[in-house]
Amino acid sequence: MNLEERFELIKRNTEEIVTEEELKKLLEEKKTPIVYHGFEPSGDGLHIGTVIGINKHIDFQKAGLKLKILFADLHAWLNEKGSLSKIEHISELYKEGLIAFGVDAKKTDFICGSDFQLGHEFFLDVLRLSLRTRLDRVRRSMTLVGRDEKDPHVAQIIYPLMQTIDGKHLGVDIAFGDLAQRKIHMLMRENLADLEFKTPIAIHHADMVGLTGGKMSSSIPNSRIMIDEPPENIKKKIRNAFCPFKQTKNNPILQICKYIIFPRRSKLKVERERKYGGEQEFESYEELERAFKSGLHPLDLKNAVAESLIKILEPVRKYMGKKKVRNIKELIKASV
Ligand code: STL
Repeated sequence: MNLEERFELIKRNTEEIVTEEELKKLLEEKKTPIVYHGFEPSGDGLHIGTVIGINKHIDFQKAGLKLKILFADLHAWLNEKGSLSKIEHISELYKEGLIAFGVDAKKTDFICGSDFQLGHEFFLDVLRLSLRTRLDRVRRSMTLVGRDEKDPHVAQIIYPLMQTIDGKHLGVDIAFGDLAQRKIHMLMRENLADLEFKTPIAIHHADMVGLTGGKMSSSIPNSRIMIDEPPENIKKKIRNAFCPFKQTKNNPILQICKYIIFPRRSKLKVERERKYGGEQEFESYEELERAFKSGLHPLDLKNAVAESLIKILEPVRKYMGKKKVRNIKELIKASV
Protein backbone atom coordinates (compact mmCIF):
# COMPACT_ATOMS: atom_id res chain seq x y z
CA MET A 1 0.00 0.00 0.00
CA ASN A 2 1.34 3.43 -0.86
CA LEU A 3 1.06 6.49 1.36
CA GLU A 4 -2.06 7.81 -0.35
CA GLU A 5 -3.85 4.46 0.04
CA ARG A 6 -2.87 4.18 3.70
CA PHE A 7 -4.13 7.72 4.30
CA GLU A 8 -7.47 7.01 2.62
CA LEU A 9 -7.94 3.77 4.57
CA ILE A 10 -7.29 5.57 7.85
CA LYS A 11 -9.70 8.31 6.83
CA ARG A 12 -12.66 6.28 5.56
CA ASN A 13 -15.83 6.54 7.62
CA THR A 14 -14.29 9.07 10.04
CA GLU A 15 -15.86 12.43 10.83
CA GLU A 16 -12.69 14.46 11.26
CA ILE A 17 -8.94 14.32 11.41
CA VAL A 18 -7.11 17.04 13.33
CA THR A 19 -5.19 17.60 11.17
CA GLU A 20 -4.97 15.77 7.83
CA GLU A 21 -1.65 17.50 7.03
CA GLU A 22 -0.13 16.24 10.28
CA LEU A 23 -1.34 12.71 9.51
CA LYS A 24 0.21 12.78 6.05
CA LYS A 25 3.50 13.98 7.50
CA LEU A 26 3.39 11.31 10.22
CA LEU A 27 2.86 8.54 7.66
CA GLU A 28 5.82 9.82 5.64
CA GLU A 29 8.14 10.06 8.61
CA LYS A 30 7.31 7.15 10.91
CA LYS A 31 7.20 3.52 9.89
CA THR A 32 4.68 2.29 12.47
CA PRO A 33 2.79 5.13 14.11
CA ILE A 34 0.86 4.34 17.29
CA VAL A 35 -2.89 4.94 17.54
CA TYR A 36 -4.83 4.49 20.76
CA HIS A 37 -8.51 4.14 21.58
CA GLY A 38 -9.68 4.38 25.18
CA PHE A 39 -12.88 2.80 26.43
CA GLU A 40 -14.74 3.08 29.65
CA PRO A 41 -15.72 -0.54 30.27
CA SER A 42 -19.33 -0.26 31.37
CA GLY A 43 -22.80 -1.56 30.59
CA ASP A 44 -23.32 -5.13 29.46
CA GLY A 45 -20.96 -5.50 26.53
CA LEU A 46 -20.44 -4.30 23.00
CA HIS A 47 -23.26 -3.33 20.67
CA ILE A 48 -23.22 -2.55 16.98
CA GLY A 49 -22.63 1.16 17.67
CA THR A 50 -19.15 0.22 18.89
CA VAL A 51 -18.51 -1.61 15.65
CA ILE A 52 -17.92 1.71 13.83
CA GLY A 53 -14.81 2.01 16.01
CA ILE A 54 -13.86 -1.67 15.72
CA ASN A 55 -13.99 -1.51 11.92
CA LYS A 56 -11.66 1.46 12.14
CA HIS A 57 -9.26 -0.53 14.36
CA ILE A 58 -9.06 -3.10 11.59
CA ASP A 59 -8.52 -0.36 8.96
CA PHE A 60 -5.77 1.15 11.12
CA GLN A 61 -4.03 -2.21 11.41
CA LYS A 62 -4.26 -2.78 7.66
CA ALA A 63 -2.81 0.67 7.09
CA GLY A 64 0.21 -0.29 9.19
CA LEU A 65 -0.57 1.51 12.43
CA LYS A 66 0.18 -0.02 15.82
CA LEU A 67 -3.05 -0.28 17.82
CA LYS A 68 -3.27 0.23 21.57
CA ILE A 69 -6.60 -0.38 23.25
CA LEU A 70 -6.94 1.19 26.66
CA PHE A 71 -9.47 -0.18 29.10
CA ALA A 72 -9.82 2.95 31.19
CA ASP A 73 -10.91 1.21 34.38
CA LEU A 74 -10.01 4.04 36.75
CA HIS A 75 -11.81 6.51 34.48
CA ALA A 76 -14.95 4.36 34.49
CA TRP A 77 -14.69 4.14 38.26
CA LEU A 78 -14.25 7.93 38.60
CA ASN A 79 -17.31 8.25 36.39
CA GLU A 80 -19.25 6.08 38.84
CA LYS A 81 -19.76 3.18 36.45
CA GLY A 82 -19.40 0.61 39.22
CA SER A 83 -16.87 -1.18 41.38
CA LEU A 84 -13.38 -1.83 40.07
CA SER A 85 -13.95 -5.59 40.04
CA LYS A 86 -17.11 -5.21 37.98
CA ILE A 87 -15.26 -2.92 35.57
CA GLU A 88 -12.46 -5.47 35.33
CA HIS A 89 -14.92 -8.16 34.20
CA ILE A 90 -16.46 -5.86 31.62
CA SER A 91 -12.97 -5.10 30.27
CA GLU A 92 -12.55 -8.83 29.66
CA LEU A 93 -15.85 -8.92 27.79
CA TYR A 94 -14.82 -5.94 25.65
CA LYS A 95 -11.48 -7.53 24.84
CA GLU A 96 -13.06 -10.79 23.71
CA GLY A 97 -15.60 -8.84 21.67
CA LEU A 98 -12.91 -6.91 19.82
CA ILE A 99 -11.02 -10.12 19.04
CA ALA A 100 -14.23 -11.87 17.98
CA PHE A 101 -14.84 -9.04 15.56
CA GLY A 102 -11.49 -9.40 13.87
CA VAL A 103 -9.10 -7.09 15.66
CA ASP A 104 -5.73 -8.80 15.32
CA ALA A 105 -4.80 -9.57 18.93
CA LYS A 106 -1.19 -10.36 18.01
CA LYS A 107 -0.78 -6.85 16.69
CA THR A 108 -2.69 -5.13 19.50
CA ASP A 109 -1.66 -3.98 22.94
CA PHE A 110 -4.57 -4.36 25.34
CA ILE A 111 -3.79 -2.15 28.27
CA CYS A 112 -5.52 -1.65 31.57
CA GLY A 113 -5.43 1.95 32.83
CA SER A 114 -4.75 1.11 36.48
CA ASP A 115 -1.63 -0.83 35.43
CA PHE A 116 0.22 2.42 34.69
CA GLN A 117 -1.89 5.31 35.95
CA LEU A 118 -0.99 4.74 39.59
CA GLY A 119 2.73 5.13 38.96
CA HIS A 120 4.98 7.88 40.26
CA GLU A 121 5.70 9.58 36.93
CA PHE A 122 2.09 9.46 35.82
CA PHE A 123 0.90 11.18 38.97
CA LEU A 124 3.61 13.81 38.72
CA ASP A 125 2.46 14.56 35.18
CA VAL A 126 -1.15 14.90 36.32
CA LEU A 127 0.03 17.40 38.94
CA ARG A 128 2.16 19.27 36.39
CA LEU A 129 -0.83 19.52 34.10
CA SER A 130 -3.06 20.67 36.98
CA LEU A 131 -0.71 23.63 37.47
CA ARG A 132 -1.04 24.64 33.84
CA THR A 133 -4.75 24.14 33.32
CA ARG A 134 -7.55 26.47 34.36
CA LEU A 135 -10.70 25.09 35.91
CA ASP A 136 -12.80 26.67 33.15
CA ARG A 137 -10.85 24.89 30.45
CA VAL A 138 -11.23 21.51 32.15
CA ARG A 139 -14.92 22.14 32.71
CA ARG A 140 -15.40 22.65 28.98
CA SER A 141 -13.75 19.31 28.28
CA MET A 142 -15.82 17.35 30.79
CA THR A 143 -18.46 14.82 29.80
CA LEU A 144 -21.95 16.17 29.22
CA VAL A 145 -23.15 14.60 32.43
CA GLY A 146 -20.38 16.10 34.52
CA ARG A 147 -20.60 19.47 32.84
CA ASP A 148 -24.25 19.91 33.70
CA GLU A 149 -23.79 19.17 37.35
CA LYS A 150 -23.85 22.30 39.50
CA ASP A 151 -21.37 20.96 42.00
CA PRO A 152 -19.39 18.16 40.33
CA HIS A 153 -17.06 15.88 42.21
CA VAL A 154 -13.34 16.63 41.95
CA ALA A 155 -13.18 13.22 40.21
CA GLN A 156 -14.78 14.88 37.18
CA ILE A 157 -11.88 17.33 37.04
CA ILE A 158 -9.19 14.70 37.54
CA TYR A 159 -10.70 12.58 34.74
CA PRO A 160 -9.74 14.79 31.75
CA LEU A 161 -6.32 15.48 33.22
CA MET A 162 -5.62 11.75 33.50
CA GLN A 163 -6.91 11.16 29.98
CA THR A 164 -4.57 13.83 28.67
CA ILE A 165 -1.62 12.23 30.42
CA ASP A 166 -2.63 8.78 29.06
CA GLY A 167 -1.65 10.06 25.62
CA LYS A 168 1.86 10.77 26.83
CA HIS A 169 2.38 7.60 28.86
CA LEU A 170 1.13 5.36 26.08
CA GLY A 171 3.48 7.17 23.70
CA VAL A 172 0.78 7.75 21.12
CA ASP A 173 0.94 9.54 17.79
CA ILE A 174 -2.82 9.45 17.26
CA ALA A 175 -5.78 9.56 19.67
CA PHE A 176 -8.94 7.95 18.29
CA GLY A 177 -12.49 8.08 19.64
CA ASP A 178 -16.02 9.26 19.02
CA LEU A 179 -16.92 12.93 18.68
CA ALA A 180 -17.62 13.16 22.41
CA GLN A 181 -13.85 12.81 22.98
CA ARG A 182 -13.14 15.89 20.89
CA LYS A 183 -12.77 18.41 23.73
CA ILE A 184 -10.42 16.23 25.77
CA HIS A 185 -8.37 15.46 22.66
CA MET A 186 -8.01 19.20 22.14
CA LEU A 187 -6.84 19.53 25.75
CA MET A 188 -4.24 16.91 24.91
CA ARG A 189 -3.17 18.83 21.81
CA GLU A 190 -2.91 22.09 23.74
CA ASN A 191 -0.85 20.72 26.60
CA LEU A 192 1.28 17.72 25.81
CA ALA A 193 3.98 19.72 24.01
CA ASP A 194 4.58 21.64 27.27
CA LEU A 195 4.98 18.36 29.12
CA GLU A 196 7.83 17.34 26.86
CA PHE A 197 5.74 15.21 24.59
CA LYS A 198 4.54 15.58 21.02
CA THR A 199 1.12 16.86 20.00
CA PRO A 200 -1.04 13.86 19.10
CA ILE A 201 -3.23 13.86 16.02
CA ALA A 202 -6.94 13.36 16.84
CA ILE A 203 -9.27 11.20 14.74
CA HIS A 204 -13.00 11.02 15.47
CA HIS A 205 -15.77 8.78 14.29
CA ALA A 206 -19.51 9.42 14.22
CA ASP A 207 -21.98 8.02 16.73
CA MET A 208 -24.59 5.78 15.25
CA VAL A 209 -28.25 6.72 15.71
CA GLY A 210 -30.33 4.20 17.63
CA LEU A 211 -32.61 1.74 15.86
CA THR A 212 -35.56 3.56 17.41
CA GLY A 213 -34.42 6.85 15.88
CA GLY A 214 -32.98 8.50 19.01
CA LYS A 215 -29.76 7.74 20.85
CA MET A 216 -28.25 4.26 20.72
CA SER A 217 -28.03 3.41 24.38
CA SER A 218 -27.66 0.44 26.71
CA SER A 219 -30.66 1.63 28.67
CA ILE A 220 -32.95 1.33 25.62
CA PRO A 221 -32.60 -2.35 24.54
CA ASN A 222 -34.55 -1.86 21.31
CA SER A 223 -32.22 0.96 20.28
CA ARG A 224 -29.25 -1.35 19.85
CA ILE A 225 -28.20 -4.83 18.77
CA MET A 226 -25.58 -6.58 20.88
CA ILE A 227 -22.72 -8.15 18.95
CA ASP A 228 -23.82 -11.61 20.12
CA GLU A 229 -27.54 -11.05 19.75
CA PRO A 230 -29.47 -14.15 18.50
CA PRO A 231 -30.66 -13.99 14.83
CA GLU A 232 -34.39 -13.91 15.74
CA ASN A 233 -33.84 -10.77 17.83
CA ILE A 234 -31.82 -9.14 15.08
CA LYS A 235 -34.64 -9.74 12.63
CA LYS A 236 -37.24 -8.36 15.02
CA LYS A 237 -35.25 -5.27 15.95
CA ILE A 238 -34.46 -4.46 12.34
CA ARG A 239 -38.05 -5.02 11.28
CA ASN A 240 -39.24 -2.55 13.92
CA ALA A 241 -36.46 -0.02 13.30
CA PHE A 242 -36.91 3.59 12.28
CA CYS A 243 -36.31 3.77 8.51
CA PRO A 244 -38.48 6.43 6.84
CA PHE A 245 -39.10 6.15 3.12
CA LYS A 246 -36.42 8.01 1.08
CA GLN A 247 -34.87 9.61 4.21
CA THR A 248 -31.09 9.17 4.17
CA LYS A 249 -30.19 11.42 7.15
CA ASN A 250 -30.25 9.88 10.63
CA ASN A 251 -31.46 6.59 9.24
CA PRO A 252 -30.10 3.75 11.42
CA ILE A 253 -30.64 1.08 8.75
CA LEU A 254 -28.58 3.03 6.21
CA GLN A 255 -25.96 3.66 8.88
CA ILE A 256 -25.65 -0.09 9.48
CA CYS A 257 -24.99 -0.43 5.75
CA LYS A 258 -22.41 2.34 5.71
CA TYR A 259 -20.50 1.57 8.90
CA ILE A 260 -20.92 -2.19 9.36
CA ILE A 261 -21.90 -4.00 6.18
CA PHE A 262 -19.92 -2.31 3.40
CA PRO A 263 -16.62 -2.16 5.32
CA ARG A 264 -16.91 -5.98 5.60
CA ARG A 265 -18.79 -7.13 2.53
CA SER A 266 -18.36 -6.21 -1.11
CA LYS A 267 -22.07 -6.49 -1.88
CA LEU A 268 -25.53 -6.20 -0.45
CA LYS A 269 -28.23 -8.21 -2.17
CA VAL A 270 -31.85 -7.03 -2.00
CA GLU A 271 -34.34 -9.71 -2.92
CA ARG A 272 -37.82 -8.77 -4.03
CA GLU A 273 -40.61 -10.41 -5.89
CA ARG A 274 -40.37 -9.86 -9.63
CA LYS A 275 -43.41 -7.64 -9.69
CA TYR A 276 -41.67 -5.28 -7.24
CA GLY A 277 -38.50 -5.03 -9.28
CA GLY A 278 -36.78 -8.37 -8.66
CA GLU A 279 -33.32 -8.92 -7.20
CA GLN A 280 -30.86 -6.07 -7.00
CA GLU A 281 -27.21 -6.01 -5.90
CA PHE A 282 -25.42 -2.98 -4.53
CA GLU A 283 -21.66 -2.79 -4.64
CA SER A 284 -21.09 0.35 -2.64
CA TYR A 285 -22.81 2.36 0.04
CA GLU A 286 -23.14 5.34 -2.29
CA GLU A 287 -24.97 3.24 -4.87
CA LEU A 288 -27.36 1.97 -2.21
CA GLU A 289 -27.99 5.46 -0.82
CA ARG A 290 -28.91 6.72 -4.31
CA ALA A 291 -31.37 3.86 -4.76
CA PHE A 292 -32.93 4.52 -1.36
CA LYS A 293 -33.33 8.21 -2.18
CA SER A 294 -35.13 7.28 -5.36
CA GLY A 295 -37.57 4.98 -3.63
CA LEU A 296 -36.07 1.57 -2.70
CA HIS A 297 -38.62 0.27 -0.22
CA PRO A 298 -37.54 0.33 3.47
CA LEU A 299 -38.97 -3.15 4.06
CA ASP A 300 -36.94 -4.67 1.21
CA LEU A 301 -33.82 -2.96 2.52
CA LYS A 302 -34.52 -4.11 6.08
CA ASN A 303 -34.80 -7.76 5.00
CA ALA A 304 -31.47 -7.54 3.19
CA VAL A 305 -29.77 -5.77 6.10
CA ALA A 306 -31.05 -8.29 8.66
CA GLU A 307 -29.72 -11.21 6.54
CA SER A 308 -26.34 -9.58 6.03
CA LEU A 309 -25.95 -8.48 9.66
CA ILE A 310 -26.85 -11.96 10.92
CA LYS A 311 -24.09 -13.42 8.72
CA ILE A 312 -21.55 -10.85 9.84
CA LEU A 313 -22.36 -11.38 13.52
CA GLU A 314 -22.56 -15.19 13.35
CA PRO A 315 -18.85 -15.88 13.98
CA VAL A 316 -18.86 -13.27 16.73
CA ARG A 317 -21.78 -14.93 18.49
CA LYS A 318 -20.12 -18.34 18.16
CA TYR A 319 -16.82 -17.04 19.54
CA MET A 320 -18.49 -15.28 22.46
CA GLY A 321 -20.58 -18.39 23.18
CA LYS A 322 -17.49 -20.59 23.18
CA LYS A 323 -15.68 -18.24 25.52
CA LYS A 324 -18.76 -18.38 27.75
CA VAL A 325 -18.47 -14.65 28.17
CA ARG A 326 -22.22 -14.44 27.81
CA ASN A 327 -22.33 -15.47 31.43
CA ILE A 328 -20.77 -12.13 32.17
CA LYS A 329 -23.99 -10.90 33.74
CA GLU A 330 -23.71 -13.53 36.49
CA LEU A 331 -20.04 -12.69 36.88
CA ILE A 332 -20.87 -9.03 37.21
CA LYS A 333 -23.60 -9.67 39.74
CA ALA A 334 -21.26 -11.81 41.78
CA SER A 335 -18.58 -9.16 41.79
CA VAL A 336 -20.52 -5.96 42.53
C1 STL B 1 -17.13 7.25 27.77
C2 STL B 1 -17.73 6.81 26.62
C3 STL B 1 -16.93 6.48 25.53
C4 STL B 1 -15.56 6.57 25.61
C5 STL B 1 -14.96 7.01 26.76
C6 STL B 1 -15.75 7.35 27.84
C7 STL B 1 -13.51 7.12 26.77
C8 STL B 1 -12.74 7.21 27.85
C9 STL B 1 -11.30 7.36 27.83
C10 STL B 1 -10.61 7.41 29.03
C11 STL B 1 -9.24 7.55 29.05
C12 STL B 1 -8.55 7.65 27.86
C13 STL B 1 -9.22 7.61 26.65
C14 STL B 1 -10.59 7.48 26.65
O1 STL B 1 -7.20 7.79 27.86
O2 STL B 1 -17.52 6.08 24.38
O3 STL B 1 -17.92 7.56 28.83
